[in-house]
Amino acid sequence: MKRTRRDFLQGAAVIGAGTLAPGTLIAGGLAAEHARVIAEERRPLAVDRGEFRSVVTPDVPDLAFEMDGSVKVFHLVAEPVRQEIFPGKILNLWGYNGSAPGPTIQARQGERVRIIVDNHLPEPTSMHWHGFDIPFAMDGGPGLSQDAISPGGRYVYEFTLQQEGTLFYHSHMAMQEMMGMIGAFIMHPAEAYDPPAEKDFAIILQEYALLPNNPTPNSMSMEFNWLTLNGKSGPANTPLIVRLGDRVRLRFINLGMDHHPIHMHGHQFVITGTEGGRQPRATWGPNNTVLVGVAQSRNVEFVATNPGDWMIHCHMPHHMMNQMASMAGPMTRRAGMVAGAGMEEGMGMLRGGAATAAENGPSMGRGMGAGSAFEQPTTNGPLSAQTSPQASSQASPSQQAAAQPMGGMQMAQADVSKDANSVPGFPQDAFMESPAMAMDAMVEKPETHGLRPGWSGYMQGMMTLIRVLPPERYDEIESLREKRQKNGGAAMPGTSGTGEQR
Ligand SMILES: [Cu+2]
Repeated sequence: MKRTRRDFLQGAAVIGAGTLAPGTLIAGGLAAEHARVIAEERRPLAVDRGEFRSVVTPDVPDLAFEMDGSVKVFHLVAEPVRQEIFPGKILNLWGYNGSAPGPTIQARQGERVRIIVDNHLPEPTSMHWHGFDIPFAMDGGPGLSQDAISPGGRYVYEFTLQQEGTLFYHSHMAMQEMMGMIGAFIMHPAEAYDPPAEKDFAIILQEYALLPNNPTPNSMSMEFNWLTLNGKSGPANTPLIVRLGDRVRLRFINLGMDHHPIHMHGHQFVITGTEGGRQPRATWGPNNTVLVGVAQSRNVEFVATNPGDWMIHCHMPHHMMNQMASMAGPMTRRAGMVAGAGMEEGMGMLRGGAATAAENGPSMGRGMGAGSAFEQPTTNGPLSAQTSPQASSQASPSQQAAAQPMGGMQMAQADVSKDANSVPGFPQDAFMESPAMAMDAMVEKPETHGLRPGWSGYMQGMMTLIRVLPPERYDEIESLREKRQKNGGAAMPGTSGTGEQR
């Protein structure tokens, strides 16, 4: 007999009314209760343990596992990570197993999993299984079901997966969440979804507040100026590659301070799932934008019938930018003043003189992010060499490329009209063309093969591409990807041999 979710909930109610009463927890001790709940819950569920089609999390690895009898054993290490979210832009984040977001966990409804969590952070952490129907002792709420995990400490979680859907794990320490500590937990259904999808992708939405010259997010700020999909800002994300005619499932997960209306070009999709699981087919109306609220996940599905290189992006205008910062001075300038002179000038953070001095001029305080090449080290932080224009010879090719001065983003070289400076409001999106071309090369990978030259100049923040390709072009990219894998994986840190699209 197949055990249903209702059976589980009824079981939980019985446990809740009896042995799991708060008094018992205090009297018996948490460790004893922990062990008892594990033993109690170990009863296997009668489900078919067939194979599932893996979800691909572009630019994020999957978490490997080992089997201990019938239990899938995963090992997560909470630790500081250095993550290149954009060519040359290496951040000090906190994540899991060297990645922020952490690696994706995949298992099947009915399976029993054990997750060993080690804390390599300098402070206590906790691990919450967001939305999981699991015993209270496994919930990971610090101070309630367990003590927070001390630095150097370990906590072992074990439970049976009662659900299906796009779930996630995250630190239940709020500021740590803002440093990147979340990962996807895909529960594949015991019975395959109908209809099946040929391509299935997970995308985690995050945001960071980064002051100029500082590679460490300010987790207390609400001024988010770097928005990421799977830990990369556009155009550094790996485009999603699908074959014309594929049914595609996209799973969006949001853990941040903002809601993200995710819009896709070229197709209508239906919302087939939330963080609560598969939604009834009767609710599947057509959409092309799905609002992914904080702490929510949304699955959307569509048949890729329209060939093209289509944008998928958050439609909040400020979420479609990199390195956004306040303007220094008014938004109109006297003729002849330089615009977009870089972050230091734009933020009024000058070594000499004032931001409003004639030689600096009130200027555009944001660029394509390539302007970060103007950042100068202002701290003794270990990453200052990587973000300075005088990047050391150990820097990766992309870092070195990003560290080349971009010529000051002079508006004289941009595609603007002669009287641009006399138009109130100018500049808004006036970027010079050559950095855009340069960016194509910096983020080049098999998945970008054949895109129109200059494409990368207009992909920023929470933007990526879904490329719906006719068979011959799809196969061409597939063979390039195979070649890359043979040569030892992707070039960018955090993606080596991982996040591969199968
Ligand atoms: Cu957004």
